[in-house]
Amino acid sequence: MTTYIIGDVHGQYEKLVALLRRENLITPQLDWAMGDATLCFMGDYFDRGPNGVGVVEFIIHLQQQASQQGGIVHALLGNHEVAFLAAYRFGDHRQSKPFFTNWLDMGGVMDDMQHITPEQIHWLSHLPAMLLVDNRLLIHADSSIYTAYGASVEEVNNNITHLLNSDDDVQWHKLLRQFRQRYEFLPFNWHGEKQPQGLARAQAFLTIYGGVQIVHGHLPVFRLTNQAPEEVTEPYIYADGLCVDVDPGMYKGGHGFIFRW
Ligand SMILES: [Mn+2]
Repeated sequence: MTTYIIGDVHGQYEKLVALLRRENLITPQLDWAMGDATLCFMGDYFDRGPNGVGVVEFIIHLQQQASQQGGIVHALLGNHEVAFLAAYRFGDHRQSKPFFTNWLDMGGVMDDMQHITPEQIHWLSHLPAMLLVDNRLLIHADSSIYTAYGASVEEVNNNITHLLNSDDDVQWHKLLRQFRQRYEFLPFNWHGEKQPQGLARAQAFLTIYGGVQIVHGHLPVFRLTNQAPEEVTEPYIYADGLCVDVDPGMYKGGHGFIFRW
């Protein structure tokens, strides 16, 4: 059975539909055409692009159809979902932590905030932060922040779901801040300085949660390959093959690609 992976969509509903149509994975009526396959979205459905709610609505639609046809649609939690949910829940009312302003600074689109439904908020608030699919470990961010929430996939997901359904603004703020930690498995850091411990971090992460490979989004491939975003057509594999970056940089002009096994 095939598994398909789609990286960060960031409100690019039209590009997402075009990508799936191009590969004949949905019908002209935009219905599920993947049979009993598994399709995974890597988080960051919102912000920086015009139609985050459209993306969420479409993923939920595919999820419902897939389940009727023996297929599965997984959707991971991205940091932009956390920012969006925090803005929705708190606005800017907690003076020391202006969540709404923070979300706008991250590319928040007012139209999404105005059109999101309570059902979609509920769906977003229960997205898993990590998943093991076919013995591959799927996470949104190239970061070991997940270890702060538990030592198994189930524990991490339960603790983060608990947080996303709580009014503990200090914990929300902490989670959003933690997502700034990135580039953790690469041989160089955010500033381009050598970081030989990247590989060991990837190995340690897989030892904790299981899986033979980390698949993540969050970091546009063009930043690592120095391509123009439009030229990116495949994932970036690194750390001796232990890590696969599938963020196609759709918000910067990438057309998107599908990683499959
Ligand atoms: Mn992200």
